[in-house]
Amino acid sequence: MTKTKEHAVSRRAFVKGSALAGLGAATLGTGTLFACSPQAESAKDDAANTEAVEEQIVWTHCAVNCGSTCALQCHVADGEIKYIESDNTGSAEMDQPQLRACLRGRSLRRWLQSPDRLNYPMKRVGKRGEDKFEQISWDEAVDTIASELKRIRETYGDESITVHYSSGVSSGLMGSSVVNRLINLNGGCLNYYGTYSSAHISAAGTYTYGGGTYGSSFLTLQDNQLVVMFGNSPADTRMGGAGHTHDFAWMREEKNLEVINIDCRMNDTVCGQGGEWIPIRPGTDGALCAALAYEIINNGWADEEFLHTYCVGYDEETMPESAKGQNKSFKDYILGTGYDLTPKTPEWAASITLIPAAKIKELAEKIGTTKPVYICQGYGSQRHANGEITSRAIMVLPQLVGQIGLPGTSDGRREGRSAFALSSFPAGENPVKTNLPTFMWPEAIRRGEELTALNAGVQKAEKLSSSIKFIFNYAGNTLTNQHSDINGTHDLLQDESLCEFIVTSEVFMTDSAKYSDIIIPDLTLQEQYSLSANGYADNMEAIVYGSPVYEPKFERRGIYEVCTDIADKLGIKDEFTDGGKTREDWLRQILDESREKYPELPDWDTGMAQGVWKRTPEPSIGLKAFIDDPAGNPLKTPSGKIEIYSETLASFADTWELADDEVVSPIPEFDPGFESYVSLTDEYPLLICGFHYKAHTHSSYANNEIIQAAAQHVAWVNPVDAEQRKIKDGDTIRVFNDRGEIRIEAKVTPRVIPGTVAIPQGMWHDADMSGDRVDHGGNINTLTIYRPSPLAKANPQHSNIGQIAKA
Ligand SMILES: Nc1nc2c(c(=O)[nH]1)N[C@H]1C(S)=C(S)[C@@H](COP(=O)(O)OP(=O)(O)OC[C@H]3O[C@@H](n4cnc5c(=O)[nH]c(N)nc54)[C@H](O)[C@@H]3O)O[C@H]1N2
Ligand SMILES: Nc1nc2c(c(=O)[nH]1)N[C@H]1C(S)=C(S)[C@@H](COP(=O)(O)OP(=O)(O)OC[C@H]3O[C@@H](n4cnc5c(=O)[nH]c(N)nc54)[C@H](O)[C@@H]3O)O[C@H]1N2
Ligand code: SF4
Ligand SMILES: [Mo]
Repeated sequence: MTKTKEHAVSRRAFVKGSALAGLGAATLGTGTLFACSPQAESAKDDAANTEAVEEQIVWTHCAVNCGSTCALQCHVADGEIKYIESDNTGSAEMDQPQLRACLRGRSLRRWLQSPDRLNYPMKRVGKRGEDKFEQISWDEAVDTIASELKRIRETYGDESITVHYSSGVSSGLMGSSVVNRLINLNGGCLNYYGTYSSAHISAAGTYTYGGGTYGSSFLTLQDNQLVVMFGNSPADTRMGGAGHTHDFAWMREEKNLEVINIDCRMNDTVCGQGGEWIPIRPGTDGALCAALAYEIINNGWADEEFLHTYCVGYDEETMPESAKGQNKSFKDYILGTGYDLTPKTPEWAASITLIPAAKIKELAEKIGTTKPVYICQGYGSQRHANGEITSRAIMVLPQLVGQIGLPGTSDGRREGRSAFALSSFPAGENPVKTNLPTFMWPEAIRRGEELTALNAGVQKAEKLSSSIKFIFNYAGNTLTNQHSDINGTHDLLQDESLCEFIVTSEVFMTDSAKYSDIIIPDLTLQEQYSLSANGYADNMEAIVYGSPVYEPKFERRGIYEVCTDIADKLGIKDEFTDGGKTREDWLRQILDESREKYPELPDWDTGMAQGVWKRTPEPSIGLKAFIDDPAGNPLKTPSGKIEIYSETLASFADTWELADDEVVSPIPEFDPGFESYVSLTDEYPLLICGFHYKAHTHSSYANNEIIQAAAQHVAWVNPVDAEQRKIKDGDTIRVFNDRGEIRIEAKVTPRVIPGTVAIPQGMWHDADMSGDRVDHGGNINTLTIYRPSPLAKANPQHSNIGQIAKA
């Protein structure tokens, strides 16, 4: 029998060694070598087929942007990960939580060791998007990037350069800011504000509360209380032991909560953790909130004292001077004495939301009469054409019933996270101040000089001075795959006279990478030293100390080393490396700085051996300081109070250049948005709405076939819509609109509201772009609209109309 390296360990010996290693993990940790199959024993067992192999347990962490940061213990032998365990230190109790990985993180081995990994620097030899590349040397790659950066800077100025939005490396304390440091030292680049995740709620939080996306943590929940969630499913989007789903499941059991989940589909939080699902038509939460407000006000459940103490614009009495006497208050709008003379009754909302009026009344009574009530929203209800105004409408509910700043309450924003502020890699200051909404980048390529404060939300400057000509895309797939309207963006990026140079640092040949002029193969955080603070859990503050799982393979190189070489070509190496620091030097410095703030953090050597350190913080209650002492701790809004009516927004409404179907309003009125149920036609009678799915984190892990088989990529179609089109469960269907067409399997299920098709976002785009452009990968962004929302100028990626048919 041929003895290959792979087969050098007898299975029996290896399994035995692995069990040993697992036992030793907590005490021995990183760097501990295990004679996993002692020669003598192996020889006895399987003399012909075994030789000694050392197995090492290396601590590292998952680094994708799912919101958690799970610890991984990689069992490494022969320079390969053999299998992965997660955090098994402490216990599963609430006071000793574990940063346990979900199946995606546990499958990291298949990702890191995939034969499809990028191994060499490459330059494009075909047209952008054609996927024709040729291997080049690192010298040529670095030379080209540095000389293009120089040329474009000299020709068009620093504002023509961007570091593209990305989230593939989001959890390390030394992540994407490495690229920002390089560019900042070179003269800077155009800034972005607002993310694909939360730009709408962030704008809503700014104008309502003076900033912030997060409210109270789940840990504040009290016995037997009511929880109302809009567009939020922690079980889908905050998976892992270091994610909110663990906190929420635990609180639900301990506290016997009543949970109401408002979503267009029955999400996994409802399924897995119980509670009531109220199905809603996508994009219509604002109408539901208006009708709830109508019931709450009319039945005397509104907390007038709270509203008069803490809020601006609830009623005539609390209106600012500039808007008094014009029936412009929130109460006027709700009761029908405002500009549209329409009472926002449950019957009015029923036809919009598809929620029966009786159900709306029942929900209003619960919210109006139960104390405490915890009201929060995820990002699903805001990733729409009307996302910013919807997000504000949800925030008004806890204001109306005075349920803010107290134990068991939240303020209508997303569930809170612990504030564990470790030091991080210094990106330095960007000499360029001009700030553009992230989602506007294609417009800035097409016609940058035309974008202004009034037509594009440009901040800190009246207008852009240049179009975008240079993109550094590090660890991101938002050039196409994760951005809207892939077919439209393809045409834009193919035109090399517009954006002149794109460099992508990646680990796979993603759809976005295909549009690059140079691709550089990166080492992942697991292949380097890394420090990572915990993600969106509120029951723990944690840090994972990650060591490289194995030596770099092929010609892959870490981004810090590559940026150092580029800095050298640009004559700024010394500044970039701060006098010659390596990546490890920086991380040690970051840890030292963090330990000054949190002295109990283990030092480098102890931490690297231990892998994970954690502690339990106190629950946080959103806006508590303000509620306790509004004069002493005013909010950062212009009035210092909660602004139900915003004078700032009133001035935007007067001065901004908006299309007829775009609404910016001082109060959170209901507006359906420019693509919504109102725009449905005979040709496109369905709403196509996306969601974040457990089988991948955006497009990351979506190329792992085993996980995809466990949680399939299917379009959720209600039986009523399926029946009309003779579609059966498991049929391949076409989903299409004016922007494109995808092929996907249908899951016929009552878990989605009739009239809406729900499709997981993040699958890999797979179309012949010089042929029919039909996307066999089933990427919803082939169908999504590229049109920024009116206020935040943000992504409406869940707002789409379309049609389905059997393929
Ligand atoms: N497994 C997994 N986890 C992830 C991610 C991932 O890709 N996969 N991505 C991570 C990132 S970066 C982010 S930003 C977050 C995203 O977190 P979210 O934005 O909260 O996730 P979504 O799935 O878009 O939306 C949450 C829910 O809102 C519902 N929804 C959609 N439209 C509406 C609406 O108009 N009204 C109401 N009431 N509900 C609506 C969706 O069906 C979904 O169940 O998740 C993070 N976690
Ligand atoms: N239709 C629709 N589109 C959406 C959304 C939606 O809800 N609906 N959600 C939006 C949201 S909230 C977000 S945050 C974005 C996310 O969009 P992206 O930030 O593009 O996230 P990913 O698709 O995970 O892409 C991350 C990339 O980083 C790469 N990567 C991973 N590790 C490394 C590394 O160590 N080094 C390098 N160089 N590369 C690495 C991965 O291979 C992957 O290609 O998508 C947005 N797009
Ligand atoms: S994908 Fe998220 S929940 Fe899963 S292991 Fe990675 S960090 Fe943890
Ligand atoms: Mo996101």
